[in-house]
Amino acid sequence: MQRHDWSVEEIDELFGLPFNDLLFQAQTIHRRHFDANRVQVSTLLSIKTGACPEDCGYCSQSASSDTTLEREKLLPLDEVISAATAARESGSTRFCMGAAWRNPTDKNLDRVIEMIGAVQELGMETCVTLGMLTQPQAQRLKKSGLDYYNHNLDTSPEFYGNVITTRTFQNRLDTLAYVREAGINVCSGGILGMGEQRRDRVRLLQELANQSKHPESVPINMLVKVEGTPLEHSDVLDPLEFVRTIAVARILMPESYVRLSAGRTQMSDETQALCFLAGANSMFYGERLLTTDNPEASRDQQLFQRLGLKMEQIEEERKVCCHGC
Ligand code: SAM
Ligand code: DTB
Ligand code: SF4
Repeated sequence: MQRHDWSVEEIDELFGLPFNDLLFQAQTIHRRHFDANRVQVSTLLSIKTGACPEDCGYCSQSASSDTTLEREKLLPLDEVISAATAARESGSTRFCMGAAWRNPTDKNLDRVIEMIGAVQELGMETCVTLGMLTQPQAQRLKKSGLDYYNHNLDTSPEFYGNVITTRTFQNRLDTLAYVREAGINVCSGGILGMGEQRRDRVRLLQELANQSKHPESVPINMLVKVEGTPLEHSDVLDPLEFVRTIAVARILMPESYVRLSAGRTQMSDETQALCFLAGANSMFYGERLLTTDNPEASRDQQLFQRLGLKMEQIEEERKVCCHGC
């Protein structure tokens, strides 16, 4: 049963449990809904990089940041198809395409819809993250067969203004509502380690869990400190606090995939193992996130082997012939 009435006090109490009790509770709930030794893996591709008009303080792609990132125009379709094919061959089941836009224009959307169709033909699930959407744009994406739309709340409504000033928390909720109404699966989570307090982590999870339906996918990112961004010098977050946040997300949203997202390159195998124990059951796979590094596939394979974890496979009914016959 999904609950949508979590109070700050209840969530704060979960965060404050002795670590072992919290992990036991999270793992018990996790096992009720999922195979505890299985992870879903997705691969990311930046289809339009840099020169973004938004001022998100963590982001390498914001035009307001002083980063060395090369800007790129929207990628041609054949490059997208070859990246998705490589991702499928490496065992990824979902391909997530990200664009550094405040919002897509309708013309942009025509091109992205072509990409979605091509990735579907490979038998992979599709996800896109394109910034804010209008209601008709969300409906067009649904019609194209898109499986997931990623749009993160990022942090608590109270801390949000310290991170982003060019769009509001309410703008984000509006886009999520259009995605939900259109019938697309929602992927929404946040970033930890931006200098927020525990109460902000509590409020972020409360906002996510108290949506009319829980997001099907909840990415929890550890801030990747990018040189030249306003948040470059944020204090390091205790990895055990990161694990606690994953555990609380699992308890609040028992049927959602909780995604151990950005920041794994800087994380020890032991921290990642604790995240899986706390109920994380999906991650990004492949050596690149959007613009920053992710662990090499071979390092992840070793980790899976050490932990006895199996990667989810593409469902039989999705598999289509890829030889054009
Ligand atoms: N422009 C679109 C948007 O903001 O919705 C899509 C791309 S944006 C890069 C997707 C998400 O990646 C952000 O909402 C943020 O949560 C995460 N992200 C971006 N830069 C990050 C960083 N340096 N560390 C951790 N997560 C980051
Ligand atoms: C999400 O929550 N994390 C991913 C995905 N959704 C789009 C992106 C992480 C980006 C990390 C910084 C970068 O590589 O630019
Ligand atoms: Fe632009 Fe998205 Fe980066 Fe914000 S997070 S600056 S909207 S690409």
